[in-house]
Amino acid sequence: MRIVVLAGGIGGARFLQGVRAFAGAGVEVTAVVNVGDDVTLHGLRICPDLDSVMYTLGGGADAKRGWGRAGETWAVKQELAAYGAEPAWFGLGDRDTATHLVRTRMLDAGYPLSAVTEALCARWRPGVRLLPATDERLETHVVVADPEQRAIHFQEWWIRYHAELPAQRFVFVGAQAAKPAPGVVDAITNADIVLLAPSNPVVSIAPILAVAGLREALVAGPAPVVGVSPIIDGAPVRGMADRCLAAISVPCTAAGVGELYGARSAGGVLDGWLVDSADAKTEVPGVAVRDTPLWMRDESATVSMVRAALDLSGVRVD
Ligand code: FO1
Repeated sequence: MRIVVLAGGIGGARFLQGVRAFAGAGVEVTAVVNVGDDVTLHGLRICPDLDSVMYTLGGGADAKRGWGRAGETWAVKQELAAYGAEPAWFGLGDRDTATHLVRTRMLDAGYPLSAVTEALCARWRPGVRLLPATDERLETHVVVADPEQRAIHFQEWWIRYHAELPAQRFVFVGAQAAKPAPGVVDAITNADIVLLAPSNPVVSIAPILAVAGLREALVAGPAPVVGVSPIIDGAPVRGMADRCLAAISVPCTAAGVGELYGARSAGGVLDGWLVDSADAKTEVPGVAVRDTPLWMRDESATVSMVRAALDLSGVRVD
């Protein structure tokens, strides 16, 4: 069986731990990971969602913080601040910096991001295939009006401003020119099921679907597409998806996100939509909705979610 998961960072990584645990022998898991969070700072190319998934599945993540390395130290960050080297608001960890140095050196040598990711995963061995949504530069920038209208990088909006600057819209810079990374379309085309992880629908899943040709491959592909709601009982499982949804005037509900993704039969991507028991009455026109506990309190809870998604899709679970 071949499972493809479209995923962002922190929520996506937790969900992928469950998919990996579910996938015994003979099940191939490919994670197509968002690159919209990627940013160049202090001359280094930083890929937060790819790193969150790689570190979490590789056993090196700081589970509490949700991003970066366990046992992290911050000497480089402190020294940069001593030089007044901006931006001071970005948390550059010492161990994390080694990842950015290796990635930046390989990118500068001409390796595509997919090859860089493969090389980094040779050390971390995440147990699933990690593919960036695209090898091209695609960055989420946020149009804000405070104090005057301007676009800032998603990371600045998220970290420096804690997503408190009202976002007028999100722009996925480079999406139109970006192509799916090598292996992405094949993985989707040959999948038995495609899962949308319970990641931020606006700044994690949308930038993946914005890559030219990726959404089309999903809709035209044979595999059922089942999404997992990142909203439980009107609140995001974690992060600030509520701020992002408000910015695009989508209700922060399981139904709202289900309709944002839309039914495949009506120009959207979903065949099935998994919602939490608290949202059992959710209806999304044209989409089969199933409720099941969605709190990923431990790996076995996440495995049950994966099983429920497969069951909802009708894919036989041997
Ligand atoms: N998130 C923060 O809230 N504060 C930080 O200082 C921070 C630094 C950081 C460094 C590397 C990295 O891979 C991720 C980092 N994140 C940080 C998380 C990052 O902003 C993610 O893009 C978001 O958490 C959304 O996935």
